[in-house]
Amino acid sequence: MRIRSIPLIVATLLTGCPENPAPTPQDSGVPQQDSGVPSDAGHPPEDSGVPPEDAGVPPEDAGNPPEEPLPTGPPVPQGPPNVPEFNPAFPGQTRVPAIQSQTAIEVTEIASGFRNPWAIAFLPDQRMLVTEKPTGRLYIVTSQGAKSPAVTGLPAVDGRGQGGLLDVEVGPDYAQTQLIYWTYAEPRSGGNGLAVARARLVDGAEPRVENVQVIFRMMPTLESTLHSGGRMVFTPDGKLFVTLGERSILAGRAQAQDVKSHFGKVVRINPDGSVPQDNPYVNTADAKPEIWSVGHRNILSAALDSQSRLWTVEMGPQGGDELNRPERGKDYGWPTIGYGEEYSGAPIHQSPQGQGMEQPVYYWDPVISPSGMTIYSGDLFPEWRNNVFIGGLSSQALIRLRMHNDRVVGEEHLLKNRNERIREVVQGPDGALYLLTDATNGKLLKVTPR
Ligand SMILES: [Ca+2]
Repeated sequence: MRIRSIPLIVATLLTGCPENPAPTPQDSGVPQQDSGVPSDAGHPPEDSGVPPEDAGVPPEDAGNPPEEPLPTGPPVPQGPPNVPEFNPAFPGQTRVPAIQSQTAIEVTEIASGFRNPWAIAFLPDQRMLVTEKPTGRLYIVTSQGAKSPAVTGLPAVDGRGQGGLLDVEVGPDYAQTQLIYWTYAEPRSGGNGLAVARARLVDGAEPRVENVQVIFRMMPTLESTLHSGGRMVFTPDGKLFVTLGERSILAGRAQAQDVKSHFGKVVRINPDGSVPQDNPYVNTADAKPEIWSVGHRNILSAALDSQSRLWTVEMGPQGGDELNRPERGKDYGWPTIGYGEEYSGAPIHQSPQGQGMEQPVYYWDPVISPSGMTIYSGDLFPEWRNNVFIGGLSSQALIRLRMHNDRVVGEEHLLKNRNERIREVVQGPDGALYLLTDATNGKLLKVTPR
């Protein structure tokens, strides 16, 4: 899935030309202080996003027994870094000690026969909506694995490459409206682009959707089968975050820092597609008002934590996958800074750090190829509470991160023995983890204590 054909000229164009100096905070598209968004200039990058000890924020383990000592020891076994010349900005930003779950786990295959499935969402009665990326089909699957006929009425998708039917979510007011939401690569005149649609799900033996509304279109339209982004997260205050990739090819990549483009952004919209008036760029001339944060490559993992804060994992270049906590109006650096390199081995960045740009909370070199994410809050695995789980494609693992004060302190790669690409991980209403494997005969798996 990950292309290796970006020509050398990309790196030269982006990093080597005097016409393209590292942007200052002013021209990077981040609003100035007088627009209400604080600038980070002057603060060391190590401090970004970490609340001071005395800030009154309750510790993550409030109400739980005293936490075990922080892990020590060697990291998860992995190859040498692709970019050893780049050093982390702070201790614990990569290769933290390996940890091992104490609870023995059991993996149950609930269903199979999905063509490259991409996402799971739970209906209130515990059945699951499951999307298939290349075919554009949506299924309803019971907890015993019985699969409905494909839901009819969805618009056509451009199913090539990394496009197709991607994420699905059940609307926060589903009980009253039966609204479901999905993301997909929309075929358009002159190319394609990610779109978000919603519709009423008409349940039954032959399920369908009706009153389909496209509530968001990533612009501009571009001919690319790569880097769509496409994860959605509803927040408790009724907003919808959507992650948008930068289409990979140079014409798109260069727009990740441009607020006149949706490429390489996290956007935040209301469920009807309108723009929340407290978004950071609503008063910036020519900016796309849906933008929440800028400078992302291809975010395929997004989830809320116990404080309802958004966390994302983005598919980086070779040696540069990143865990971030995207905050309002901030710049996450791509393609100006980062820890990776082109698949050819050519450099992309002059430095992994830059003024006015956020450091990732954590990065992987070599990469895990992330897709899907959940932050565990269930009762089945008490030792996993507040841990971050990420599906691993090329790493063929379920990645578990133990967190402390918004930093990663331990990493585990679960299910390595299965040799399967993990596309999606969600927590079910029963506290089990539900996974999709990325394969032409993709499986729906359930992880419980043994
Ligand atoms: Ca970044």
